[in-house]
Amino acid sequence: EIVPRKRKEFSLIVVTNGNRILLGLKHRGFGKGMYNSFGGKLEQGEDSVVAACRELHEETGICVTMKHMTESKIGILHFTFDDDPTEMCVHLFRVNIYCNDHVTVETASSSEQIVVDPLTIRGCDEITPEWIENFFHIPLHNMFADDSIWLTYLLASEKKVCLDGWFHFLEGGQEVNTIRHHFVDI
Ligand code: 6OG
Repeated sequence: EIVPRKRKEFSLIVVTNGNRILLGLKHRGFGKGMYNSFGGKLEQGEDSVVAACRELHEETGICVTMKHMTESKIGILHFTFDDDPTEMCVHLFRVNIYCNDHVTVETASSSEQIVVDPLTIRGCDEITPEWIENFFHIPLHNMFADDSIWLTYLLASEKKVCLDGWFHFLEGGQEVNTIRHHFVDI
């Protein structure tokens, strides 16, 4: 019997500033107690770019235009689990923030800049943002296991990358974190 796979869609936005990365410590829900980039579930019928702008603003206070977010799209991650037929389909974005007196948000491919006051970076009840001062200090032991594979590759890469990754985990739920197999197309 062929059972069609159910899919849930999410956004995930990696925020960097030179060699710093902004990560969120999650207080509830999936990944509670762990660090992750920002994002969440797409609302019904919502476009992934709209969702990414909304989640980034909700969780950090950072505003990025639709144009910027469209240009910041860097790929897609698929998560599947032995004990759950639902596939998680995660639309991946990377936003680089430049600091001077203000924080300016731009993507490598865009000339448009958005000025954000650094003090606007704040969390919400679900997540607390924290600057990790150096890519070597990323708390990978306290993050989803897939980040050790694609996030480290992304941050080490000098060129703009486009990722298509698939990670199959032993279990979903709170015990998530053992990858059975994976592949990443670059
Ligand atoms: P809420 O449903 O709590 O959003 N997410 C994952 N991110 C990584 N790096 N690895 C995983 O491995 C993940 N599973 C989910 C997608 C959940 C957020 O967490 C991301 C969403 O941005 C299994 O609002």
